[in-house]
Amino acid sequence: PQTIYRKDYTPPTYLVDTVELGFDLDPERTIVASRLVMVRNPDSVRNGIELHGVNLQLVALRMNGRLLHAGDYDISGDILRIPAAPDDVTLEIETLTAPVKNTTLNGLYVSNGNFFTQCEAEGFRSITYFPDRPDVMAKFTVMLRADKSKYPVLLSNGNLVEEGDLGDGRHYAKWEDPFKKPSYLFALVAAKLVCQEETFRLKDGRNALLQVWVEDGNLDKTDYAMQSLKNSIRWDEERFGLELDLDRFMIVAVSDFNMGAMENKGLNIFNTKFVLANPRVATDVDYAGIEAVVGHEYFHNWTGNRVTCRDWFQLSLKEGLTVFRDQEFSADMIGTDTGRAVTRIEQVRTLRQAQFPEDAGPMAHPVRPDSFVEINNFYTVTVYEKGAEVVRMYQTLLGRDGFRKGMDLYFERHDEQAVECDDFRAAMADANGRDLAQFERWYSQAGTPVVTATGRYDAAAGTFELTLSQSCPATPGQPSKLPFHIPVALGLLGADGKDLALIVDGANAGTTAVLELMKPKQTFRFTGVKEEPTPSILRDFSAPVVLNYPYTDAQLLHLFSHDSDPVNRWEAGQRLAMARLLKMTAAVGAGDKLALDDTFIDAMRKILADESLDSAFRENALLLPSESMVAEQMEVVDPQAIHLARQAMRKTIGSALRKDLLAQYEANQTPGEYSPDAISAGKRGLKNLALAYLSAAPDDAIYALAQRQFDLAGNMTDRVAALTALIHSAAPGAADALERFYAEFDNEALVIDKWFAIQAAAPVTDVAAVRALMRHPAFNLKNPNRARSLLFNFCNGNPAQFHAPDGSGYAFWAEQVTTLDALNPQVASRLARSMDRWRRYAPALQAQMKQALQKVSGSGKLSSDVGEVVSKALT
Ligand code: B3K
Ligand code: ZN
Repeated sequence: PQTIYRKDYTPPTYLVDTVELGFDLDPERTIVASRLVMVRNPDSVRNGIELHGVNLQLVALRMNGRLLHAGDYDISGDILRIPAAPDDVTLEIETLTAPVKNTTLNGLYVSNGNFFTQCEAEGFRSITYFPDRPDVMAKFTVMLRADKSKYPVLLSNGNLVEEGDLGDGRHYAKWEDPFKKPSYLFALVAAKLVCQEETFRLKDGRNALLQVWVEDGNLDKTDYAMQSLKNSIRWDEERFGLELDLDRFMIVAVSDFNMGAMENKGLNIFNTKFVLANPRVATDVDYAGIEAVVGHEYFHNWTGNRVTCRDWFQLSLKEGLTVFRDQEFSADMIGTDTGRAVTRIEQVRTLRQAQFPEDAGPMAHPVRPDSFVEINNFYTVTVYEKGAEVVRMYQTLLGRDGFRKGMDLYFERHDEQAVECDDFRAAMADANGRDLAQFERWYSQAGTPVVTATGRYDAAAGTFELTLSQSCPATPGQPSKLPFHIPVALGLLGADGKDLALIVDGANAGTTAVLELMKPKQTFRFTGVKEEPTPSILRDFSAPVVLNYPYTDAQLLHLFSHDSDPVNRWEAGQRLAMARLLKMTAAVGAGDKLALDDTFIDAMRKILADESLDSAFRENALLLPSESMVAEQMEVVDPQAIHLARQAMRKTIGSALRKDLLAQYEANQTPGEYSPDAISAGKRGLKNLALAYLSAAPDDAIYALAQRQFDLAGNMTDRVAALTALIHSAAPGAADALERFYAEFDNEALVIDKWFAIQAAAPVTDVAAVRALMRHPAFNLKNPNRARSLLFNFCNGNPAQFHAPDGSGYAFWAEQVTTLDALNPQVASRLARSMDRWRRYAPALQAQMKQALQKVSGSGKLSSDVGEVVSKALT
């Protein structure tokens, strides 16, 4: 397998003006006819036409009307080259494929008897020969022909310009996309589906037709996706002045899909998980996911589609920016300051849970990678979530208005172009007259920077000095790093818990100042400070860094009770909890008695009972860092000890706060009709966290409470929470509840996914139990959602069992990665990542993990996807 380097970029040899595609759709034998009008690229330094193609059967190839023969062109690997070609060329290409045999869910494939496509990043080349690279943007016209009764709905990008019958039971539809686009944004759907549709008035008075397409029987689950789409359109008009540029915008749901959704121009294709919802089958988290993903894909229409990436190394140009936009959208939809802060807390949690470990492991890469073997391996939390943090930092440095100016300039300069991350940075800098040269290192250097802070209060002078220093650990290929440009938002709390006024260089700087740390070490000086302050550093998580400050427990308790910045208030609680989790884990290892101090318990009680705080905030404040987050803090990871310590801590809290938890359980009921809004969801979140804590120290009354909730709840959020509580506490009714749950929802695939997921992550579920679940008739390894619900939730969400001392979890992992790889390399490769951090485990585990990795890596014909992941892990 070949490594591709960013530095090797060369422009395409030919550009494509127009593409006409004709599809004769048949599951076994689909004929694809393509007509490309091409012109030599004046910027190219090389000659000849270069087309990509994978697993295609070439039937005929004509250039300017002349049939080409072997010798006129050569095919080597994925490239078809025509060395001698005039400047203006029309190519006519006919190829054959068998979509029904395609289990990779990449390119053109069949799901539940229907045709779908997935082309990003390089799927188009398995549909037809084409210069399949994002810097080749062309106008597409698509003709679809298929059996009318089996595939009554024929969709592609843009506008429907013609449709009709062909006789012999077949029909056709012709689609034209008015905008030029790269091939990765092409899509088609040929299916038996139904839709919810609506005409929506855009800001400029035009009308757009909005459609949500689903399988028959799911029309009662499309309202929230439609509402989210309308909200997205409005929001982008208002916040960024960006309007829908099409007359028609379609969302299509498919149950076999490798990721969340895909932003194909005008024809977004979605995993059913991010479309289908009603209160009976979907949880609050599902609803929030639908809003975020519908928004995300819609926002790509400008950030990704109108302005796209020059090459795949620039992926974060569209993904980081679009995640930032969907995050802001979700926050604005809630509308309150605490609501916004809660979304921010959730983002920080994701970053720490998934991105920091990636940045510290064998797959670490910069937000703009320098090389890859398989591009599909780089749709990562680093490119997406850290990329979004990088975009957020522009806004923190430039302000909302400055950021908007930068966005406006970006579109003014680059509309309908394929550009680089540097072009975005230049637009931000130029629109604001700022030098953002050093900011480039956020794109080029991997690893999570560490900011170490120390404070010095001088009572006589009334000054507080904060010294910040930065460093960044080595990552693969990058032994040493240069300083980053880090915005550090800071506040100072007085003894009464209120923010002190900040005076910097004699000027009033409000109560939160954004310090710019650019050197390895810098000191910031505040004057007029009349008492020793408690610093609140990195407010709103102003940069994706690890912050070290020698906080005392007393200072953390002060911040936990009073910080005006909710994110840092939460953060103080997390620091208190993490210190205790680490201490208790060490105690488990040493065989010592486990104890939790009253100070901590009292702090938790106070927050729990403080009804002036949003329920959602209280829920987050009470949630302990996960087992894998604790693991990240340890030199040598002992998953069993972590699990026992965290369980013990939950149990202690559950019994010490029993009265208060029960009170909040009652106070946060949401009677009446279900609504997914943030306030109601927050109440359910706190109520169900209370139930989880109570179930950690269960007795008959608690079992009965969970059982009653399971029996009577009117929505899926409460049902799942109750079922989880019953199973995790090994309640007498657990097995029966599981069985009833299955029977009640056996034809709701997304609910059955939950049924598998809950069991996969339950502490009682060992490898043998997972294997038994794999034999269940409802299990299907070929369906990514189902595979994820069982295998991924076990390997990533049940660390104590996955890391069983006998190595059974690792052997299971190796087996599943290998089996999956033969079916679907993209999904297999994600599962392969579960072993990333193997070097950090105790020696006995490490040896077995290494063996499992070697087993996969030695297992003959590996995909480039899995091959890259395991070989990097073993390096
Ligand atoms: N752009 C797609 C992801 C494609 C993944 C290809 N392996 C979805 C998104 O980020 O919106
Ligand atoms: Zn995206």
